Parts: sequence; C-alpha cells; structure tokens
Amino acid sequence: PLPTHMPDYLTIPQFILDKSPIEFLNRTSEDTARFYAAGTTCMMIEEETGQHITLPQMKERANALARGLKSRYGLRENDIASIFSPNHIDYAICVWATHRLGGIISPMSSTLTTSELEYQLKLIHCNMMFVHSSCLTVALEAITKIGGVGLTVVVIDSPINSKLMTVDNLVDIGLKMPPYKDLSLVPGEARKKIAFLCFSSGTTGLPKAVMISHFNVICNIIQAATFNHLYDSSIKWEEQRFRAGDVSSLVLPLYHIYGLVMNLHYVLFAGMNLVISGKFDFTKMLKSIKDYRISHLWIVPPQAVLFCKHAAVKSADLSSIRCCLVGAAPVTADLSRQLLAVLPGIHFGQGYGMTESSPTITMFPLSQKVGTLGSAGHFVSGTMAKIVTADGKLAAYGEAGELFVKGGQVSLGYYNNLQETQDTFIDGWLKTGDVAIVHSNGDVFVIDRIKELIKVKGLQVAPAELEGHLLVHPDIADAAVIGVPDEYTGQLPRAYVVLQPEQASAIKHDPRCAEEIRTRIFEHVSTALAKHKWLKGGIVFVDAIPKSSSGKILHRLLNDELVITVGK
Ligand code: 4UW
Repeated sequence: PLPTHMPDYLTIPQFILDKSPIEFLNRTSEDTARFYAAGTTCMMIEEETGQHITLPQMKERANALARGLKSRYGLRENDIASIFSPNHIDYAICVWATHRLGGIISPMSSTLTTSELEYQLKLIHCNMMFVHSSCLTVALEAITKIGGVGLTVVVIDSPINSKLMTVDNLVDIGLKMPPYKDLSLVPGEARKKIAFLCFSSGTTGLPKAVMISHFNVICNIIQAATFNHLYDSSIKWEEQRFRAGDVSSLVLPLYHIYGLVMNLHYVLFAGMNLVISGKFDFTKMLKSIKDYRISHLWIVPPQAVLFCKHAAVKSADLSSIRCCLVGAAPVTADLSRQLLAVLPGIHFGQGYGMTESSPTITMFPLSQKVGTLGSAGHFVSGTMAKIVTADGKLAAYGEAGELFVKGGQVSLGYYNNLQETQDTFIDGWLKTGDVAIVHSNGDVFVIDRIKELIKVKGLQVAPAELEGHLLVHPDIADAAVIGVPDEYTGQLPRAYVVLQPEQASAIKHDPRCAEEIRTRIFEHVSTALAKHKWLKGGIVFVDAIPKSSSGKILHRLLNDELVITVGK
C-alpha cells in the first residue's frame, strides 16, 4: 500500500529539492541514517565534459533562474514554456524554475522538423521557449510560421555569439535578486495543478498534449519507491535495487515521459547520481559506464539489442552494472535472455507505462531479482487494473483483453480536447489500448497493441499523422500506415498507398516507374517529418484501403496477405 498521507500539496521541485525522500516513506530512523551516510548530495554529471552539479547547486540555480524569469519576463502561474532541446545539464533547471513560478512545461523532441514543431506550438500556445542552440533555426522558423511575435526565446546552452538571452544570463540576474515567494499549494491542489504537457497520440489520431499534474508525477515516484521497498530496513542494503549513491545512465530523451519522470526525477528522489548524455552514442555510453562506474541502466529495447550485438561490448568493462530496466516497447523473453548472458547476475526486468499514466504502470518486483522473462512486471503500488475481453466481460487470470488502469498516476486528460479525453479516460479508468494478460502470481504480459500507435525505438509514431501527410502528395489518392516488425527498432512504419489513376497506369505500362514514385513518396515524408517516422518499413501500392462502413481505416487488415495488383 501507499503511505496514508500523500503529499498532494507540493510542487515537483518542492518534493525533489526541498524535502527528504525519507519523509514520504514512513521509514525508521535507521533508514534515515543509512540514507544520509550514503550521501544524499547526489549530482548530475555531463557525459561529454565530466562537468557536474550537485542537487543543492541545482536547487540554487533553479531558484535563481526562477527569479530571473520572473523579473525579466514576468513569467507567471499557468504560463506555458516549452523546452525544445536534446538532453542538457540545465534541462531540469528550466523545468524546476518554471514550476517554482507555477508555470507549465511542455517538453518537445529536439528532432522535430519545423512543421511538426509548428503543429505542437499551435496546440499549446506557449508564452516562452527554452531552446538549445542546435535547435534554434527550426524553432525560429516555426515561431515565425505561427506568428508568435510575442513568444520569448531563452537559449539553454550558452553559445558564444548568441544575441538572445541565455539561461546563464537569467541565472546571473536572479542571483542578484532577493528571494521570491515560492508557489504554495493547499492540500489537494497539486492533484489538479498541471506540471507538464507531454505529447502522445493516445489510442487514436494525431499527437495530443497530455495534462500531467504535479501530483501525478509525485505519486508515480512514491508508487515506484514503495513498490521497490526503497530504504525498507527489513531488506538488506545489499539487496536494495536503488540506493543513494548509485550511478545511473541518462541516455533516454528527457522530452519522453520515461526519461523525464523515471530516469530523471525518480533517480534523484532515490538519492542516485546521473550521467547525462546529450545525444545517444553507444560507444560513448560504454566508455562512460567504465569511467563513471555506472550501476543502473534505463534503456529501450533497441539499446538492449546493442548490448547483445555490438562488437565493442566484448572489450567493454561492464562490471559496475548492477541493474537494468528496459521498457517503452515490447521486450521479448529471447532478448532478455541474450542481455542477461552479457550482464549476468544483475537486477533485470521490464517496466511498462504510458505518457497518459505519468508513466509507470508495471515494473519487475524486488522479490524477483530477474523479472519473469517476457513479462512487463507487476502493477506498481496503488494501481488498480482491469482487463476487458473482446466481448466486454472482465477477464479472469490468464485471459487476454484490453487493459484499463486507475490510480494517482493517471493524468488529467488531453489539453483542449474534451472528446478524446472522454474517450480515453472513462470514469477514472485509463483505456490503455494495449492487450494484456495477468497471471495469478501478479505477472503482467503486454501481448498486443490494439491502438493505432506505432513504436520505433520506443518513440511514438502516430499513423494518422503520416496518413495526413501522405494524402497531400499529388501522386496519392489514399493511404494508410501500419508498423511492421523490425529486429532492432521494434517496428518500422510502412505505408499502403492507393495511387492516383495516372500514376497507377504509368506503373502498369512501365513497372520501373514504381521505384521513382516510391522515392518521391519517401522523400515527401523524410523532408518534412522526424527521422523515426520515415517509411523505412516500405511503401506498398494497393488498389484500395480497407475501411469500415463509417470510413475508418481497418489497419488490422493491412498485412502481407492483402491482395496487391498495382505494380504487379
Ligand atoms: N511492453 C510492451 C512494455 C511497454 C510497451 C510501453 O510513449 P508512451 O506514451 O510511454 C512509454 C512509457 C514507457 C515506460 C514507462 C515507465 C517505465 O518504467 C518503463 O520501463 C522501465 C517504460 O513508452 O507509449 C506507451 C505505449 O508504449 C508501449 C505500450 O503500447 C504503451 O501503451 N509500451 N512499455 N514494457 N509495450
């Protein structure tokens, strides 16, 4: 069970920076002593440079940035600031400074193209953007396109020639100013106070902004901490999975909920250190595992594949690794076995979650040093779940159906989108769009995805977004996109395309035209959309797209057996 008094009156920085985790876990003084002995002044270390900042220094820097933002730009409660940056040592500082003022952070992938960024900015109407210098061109183009003249841009890193205000500049301003009044919430208020707007396409349609409250995040951290018996004195220190003083990797992108909440906030809550990488590079990761003695890996399945197959692993020193968590896409028993052969004796297992559940729903329990292979783990503390079969009945143990979950981590819904919110958040239950089986020993297996979502390297690709983009191409009359299996990326997007009559007959006369048309379509996508959305699963020409009587695409009927005559 969760602690009886949940801190639903705190903002995320108050919880992470101002309080001690021990306060929330009803622990003994012995645990407290052990926690402090291990050193709670954990730090974040930049992989590239070795530059580091301790948690108290991060607090000071975030507070100074908050003062700078308030005095210079008048950033206020409920203002929205987006972060458009790869991982950076000041990422969390921007988040916490905005939260201190009651503002909302919308993290956006640094790989977005101008049109994708434009779409997301239009959805959230932000007042401010924290932008990394490598993303400035795209950011400024998108801002011009939305006519965002009043939108303030603050540069996250400090390039030599920036005429724009930087985080460093604002911190300097803030350091000279008297303390400001931190946002203070009454009990219960943190449950409704939006902390993040994170993008997810949910079970259908285009990406939407998920409203995640301060309490959703705090609750999910406490759920995972309780589930993992963090600092429970009945469990020997050596057997604890997460310990103050451990060293965690941070290669997951911070714009994605798994990186943002688990890899960043949960790890800091546990008193662990973080080695942050700007851009994922496997050989650099191997080097930093050795150099910084990394004990904990948070990865997605394609990175697990690299540990199993990359030639450099043979000569790498992996002896510091004690725990590895994999999630964000299915992890087969076979891949798990291969990884354990490379990293024997470690704590290993899966986590499963969604942006809409802030994110953790299941994790492998501490009682299993190695989670049941192929299983996503057990439901974390304080999570209710039901499995609904295809005929609408509640499933029994061992029976498959769609998973619905309820708990403090279930987010508030989609921003400015009542219809999709009502369709996905039903009487407090989150409809996951995943098919799962729960066994009586608590093991959860996520066996299928019935929502439209495609996952490439654990990242979301919404078929509707690709389909909408394909339909504007002059050669295309109709299109549908599905994910096809891939050993490394998990899935790859494949388009089924109905050509305009002119193109279809050109192919019939000269089949060589087909490749030219495919190239044009591939480029149409690759010039406009982020790399993980490119049609690397192929472009297949078909006579018609299977649809329901109401005109909805029947994605499940798109497969290799579909009768294809065009181009034959
Ligand atoms: N097995 C099968 C899995 C799995 C999975 C996710 O991009 P989102 O919205 O969110 C995520 C969150 C991942 C995550 C959260 C907490 C955690 O502890 C952990 O692992 C350590 C990972 O990816 O995509 C949500 C969708 O991604 C699929 C599933 O379809 C889900 O609805 N998914 N994890 N272990 N499928």
